[in-house]
Amino acid sequence: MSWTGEDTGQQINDGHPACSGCGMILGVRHLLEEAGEDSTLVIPASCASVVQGVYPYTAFDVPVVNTAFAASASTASGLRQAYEQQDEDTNVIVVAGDGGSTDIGLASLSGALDRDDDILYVLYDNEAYSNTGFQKSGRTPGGAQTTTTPTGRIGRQKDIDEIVSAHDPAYMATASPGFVPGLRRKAEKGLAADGISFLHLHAPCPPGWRIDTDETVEVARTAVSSALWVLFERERGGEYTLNNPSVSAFRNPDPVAEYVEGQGRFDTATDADVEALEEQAAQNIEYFGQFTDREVSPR
Ligand SMILES: Cc1ncc(C[n+]2csc(CCOP(=O)(O)OP(=O)(O)O)c2C)c(N)n1
Ligand code: SF4
Repeated sequence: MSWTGEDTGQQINDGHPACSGCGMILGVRHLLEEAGEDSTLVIPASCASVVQGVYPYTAFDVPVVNTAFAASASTASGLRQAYEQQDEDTNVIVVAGDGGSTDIGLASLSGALDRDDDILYVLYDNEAYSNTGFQKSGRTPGGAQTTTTPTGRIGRQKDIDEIVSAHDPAYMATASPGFVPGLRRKAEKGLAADGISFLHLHAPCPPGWRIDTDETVEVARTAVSSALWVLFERERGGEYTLNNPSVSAFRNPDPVAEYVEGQGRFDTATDADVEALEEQAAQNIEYFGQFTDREVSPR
């Protein structure tokens, strides 16, 4: 039986099967409130596709196309073409994980960026292949335990933002469930942009990161306050624009150790792992710090 309750305007129904405290679902709920009912989602294999569910128990109140793991961006491109042929202005939104975006789906994402198809691509980044049991992805931070890196991931995260930026999309931004007004503003801007948009959403995952279910927002904020997650946006042809939470964090960053110590996935992290993350935060401050004079409102 499909959901028949009150219309909340959320496009995602109560009783969906995401874990309590899921950063992905928090972000997607706000995104869909901005996008409204005239939207079609494209979701590859992931936690989001579990939330989507199977008819007649589907959780989303908008059409969803469930794609093969690697094909979400190209599926969205095809849908956009089909809607244009029918003179329909429906939002076409990809909701894909970091595995499906930065690893296996990178080629199709690059193709859509190159064609500048008028879609919004949302990469929710829980920094692992969560749906299949928390395996390491290209976005897993150095030192973090996953089921395939039981003593901690060696190396550092793939810099998907620089890869996307090199394609010069119409609009791109990072967002955080710790700063919801900014997240919603960026979703709105991405939906309105003329061409392809990319929204990179930080998505703490309580079971995978081994945090309590009520710590998602706090952990997301600590990532920003320690400069490990940088909030910025960029319009085609322009430079990065830093958002106020990151500008403040750069002036007086919290210790990276505060972020690390709060998460069970870093239990086996060595001093060298923490130093490497500190170095990553310092590099963020140095690199993105050059854009702080173009500060904008967090809202
Ligand atoms: C080609 C292919 N390889 C592997 C899988 C198995 N699989 C399904 S979901 C998933 C993990 C997806 O990870 P991510 O994209 O990061 O999303 P998350 O699960 O974290 O939401 C994997 C490996 C698959 N469906 N197709
Ligand atoms: S495993 Fe993590 S990403 Fe997946 S639904 Fe649960 S909290 Fe969300």
